[in-house]
Amino acid sequence: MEKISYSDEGQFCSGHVACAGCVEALSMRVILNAVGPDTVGVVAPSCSAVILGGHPMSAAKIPVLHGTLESAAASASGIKRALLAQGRDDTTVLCLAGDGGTYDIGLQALSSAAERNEDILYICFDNEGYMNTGGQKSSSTPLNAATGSTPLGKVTRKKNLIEILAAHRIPYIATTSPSHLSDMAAKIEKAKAIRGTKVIIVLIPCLPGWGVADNAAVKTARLGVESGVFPLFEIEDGVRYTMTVDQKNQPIDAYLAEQKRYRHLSDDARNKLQAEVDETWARLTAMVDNCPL
Ligand SMILES: Cc1ncc(C[n+]2csc(CCOP(=O)(O)OP(=O)(O)O)c2C)c(N)n1
Ligand code: SF4
Ligand SMILES: [Mg+2]
Repeated sequence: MEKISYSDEGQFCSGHVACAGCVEALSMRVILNAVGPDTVGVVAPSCSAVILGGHPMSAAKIPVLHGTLESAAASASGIKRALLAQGRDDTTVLCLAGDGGTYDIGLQALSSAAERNEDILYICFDNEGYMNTGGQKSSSTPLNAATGSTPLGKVTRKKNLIEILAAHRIPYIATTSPSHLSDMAAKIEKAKAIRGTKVIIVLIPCLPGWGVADNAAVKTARLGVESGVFPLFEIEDGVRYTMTVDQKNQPIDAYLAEQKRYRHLSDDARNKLQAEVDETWARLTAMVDNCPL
């Protein structure tokens, strides 16, 4: 088991209102500490907005603007430009949003910011559904997963947001997971040092939304990485793909077994899901192998 080595600067306070056992709170702690105190945050309506809470009771030590679901990246762009106008070039603007606020409702704002290469660090907490409003499906929800609005399982596959972002040729895109906290801290520190639009997608197994046991979110995230469902990699300038963790050493079954949202799966549906994971993995490894220098 990995032992994380990072310094906790107290950027994330206890007493927040995340579900007990939520790995979004754990990830937020690592991210806020890695990004440091010279940071201004923007948070879209989502579990992260609920977890952080409002001033003066916020769990974050940094100032945070609560924006709208459509406009987190636009708000972050504006804040960055205002800071630049004040000569504060080094202040990081950190944008926090869920998958609904990123893959769906805020995608136009994120795409526009990426096209302008705004100097923002955008974190998507990807719990694969609209969780703080009761667990409806988003375009990040995977094929066959049951949600409040797809009780028999989603009939379409998860949107490949990473390839959409790569097409913008932004300087840095990465995936990370609360099962690999050193990888997470390292990617935040790397992204912080890069100028331009950086997007990091964090896998968040959601306890009520996925039907995961209160003590099993880290284990579920690890199984997601090891089965290749959620590979950990980075893309620089939209073209240079690098795997950052040795992974995909087992089929998807142990990952699925931790979650009630897949308990209705037939053998055929399970095989389709495995085939999709294998195909996506092959596509990704080809991108890594054919990476330009
Ligand atoms: C335009 C708009 N539609 C709907 C809402 C209501 N709403 C607030 S948070 C949320 C869910 C967001 O889901 P996601 O971004 O995945 O975050 P999560 O709750 O899963 O952390 C919704 C639908 C809203 N605030 N704005
Ligand atoms: S609903 Fe899910 S993501 Fe939101 S606080 Fe609870 S466990 Fe965390
Ligand atoms: Mg979500």
